[in-house]
Amino acid sequence: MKNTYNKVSVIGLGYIGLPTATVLASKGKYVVGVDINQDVVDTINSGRIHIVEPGLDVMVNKVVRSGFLKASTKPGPSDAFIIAVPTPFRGNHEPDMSYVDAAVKSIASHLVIGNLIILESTSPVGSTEHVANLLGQLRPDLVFPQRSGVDADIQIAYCPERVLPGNVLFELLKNDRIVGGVTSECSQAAVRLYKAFVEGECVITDARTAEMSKLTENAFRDVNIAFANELSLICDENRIDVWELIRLANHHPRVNILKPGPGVGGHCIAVDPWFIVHSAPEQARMIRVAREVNDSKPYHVIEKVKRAVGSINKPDPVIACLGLSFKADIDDLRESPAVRITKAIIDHNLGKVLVVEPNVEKLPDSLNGKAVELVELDEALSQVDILVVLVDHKEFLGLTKMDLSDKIIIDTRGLITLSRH
Ligand code: SAJ
Repeated sequence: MKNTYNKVSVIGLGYIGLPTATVLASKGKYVVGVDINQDVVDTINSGRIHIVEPGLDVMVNKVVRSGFLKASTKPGPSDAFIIAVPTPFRGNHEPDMSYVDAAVKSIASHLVIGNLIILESTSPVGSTEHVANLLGQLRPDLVFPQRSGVDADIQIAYCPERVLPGNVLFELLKNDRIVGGVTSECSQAAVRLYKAFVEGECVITDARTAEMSKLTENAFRDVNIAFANELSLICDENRIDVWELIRLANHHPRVNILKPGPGVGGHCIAVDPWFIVHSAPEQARMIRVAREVNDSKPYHVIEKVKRAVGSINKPDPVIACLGLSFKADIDDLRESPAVRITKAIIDHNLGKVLVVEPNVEKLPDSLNGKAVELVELDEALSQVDILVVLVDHKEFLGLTKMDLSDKIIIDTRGLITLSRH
């Protein structure tokens, strides 16, 4: 009889691993979530969570209390293993696979015939083969699919996560899923596991194409955001309102320009395109330039703030930065251009700096000890000379130019409207 993978270990309990473990547990799988951080493990075992994701706290509490989800710092025997650990890049944009390697080594001794291993971490092309070869070295007693195809003892597949932070629980169920097995038997095995919760289509391909597909999706978005960011610079030079321009251009039936912003943040879109560039540096010219355009956008915002400070005749102007997170209505400050810009404004001593970030209770470590205050929106508005809108949080949506007529506004998100509608 085909294995139905009743016991699943999820290695890495971050923004992807924890929701995946929780959804599997909610479908009646016995799930062990593994994380090297003891605090994370203790938090989850007490029925709470260490990240912010709408609806996840309630669901974790339920599956922990019903005994379907347990967290541990060490993996043990299982029917299936899902690896969802970080894959950052090193200083020179070279992918850092050390967390994946550590995860593979941690499960190797527990493998038995019939097991399924899935790599979900965003990874450079060839990573699944690398995992399979590493396991072959660590467990010469087992037969792996890259050697023997249908007769393999262990099945291995790459199945990238594609969920949007803030909407993870919905997208985990509803999104289509790319499944790239080392062999077609591996793909079939992975689909059997994912069908426990995926309502979208499971689309089968080979591991290398699946790896590239994930990188391509995020590079596509990065290139499109870079186009919008470049347009915003061109419009500044030509004294054109970029938001008005994009609104007009998007009336064309085949044009859909994304939104400019202060830069691209988070741990996905600002990272993954580099994996493509690293794998084919000569060919990946546009993808590289898009990364450079998006990475340089914060500097243009900082220059604008400097010019604004120079233009007002006040020794210590009040500069209010609205938003710190990497995008709207989340608390995630990782790789956030808003944090980078705020820090630069403080470090350049451009004025008295106030920050409004409704989604956090304290400033991040990178701003701690600096001359900056975290304040409510009303307080910031009552003092501000230069308003720098960095994130389009829902709390800021009502702001109008009318209310702020005597202030200088640097609106990187096109949020401040002319008047109330
Ligand atoms: N951004 C803009 N303008 C836009 C859209 C986004 O400046 O028009 C900025 C955001 O403010 C943010 C950054 O881009 O700083 C990334 O935000 P995002 O919402 O585009 O994407 P992420 O990083 O939250 O999630 C992405 C998603 N990938 C795609 O949409 C192709 C998600 O589906 C992936 O699962 C996720 O990366 C991931 O984990 O790889």
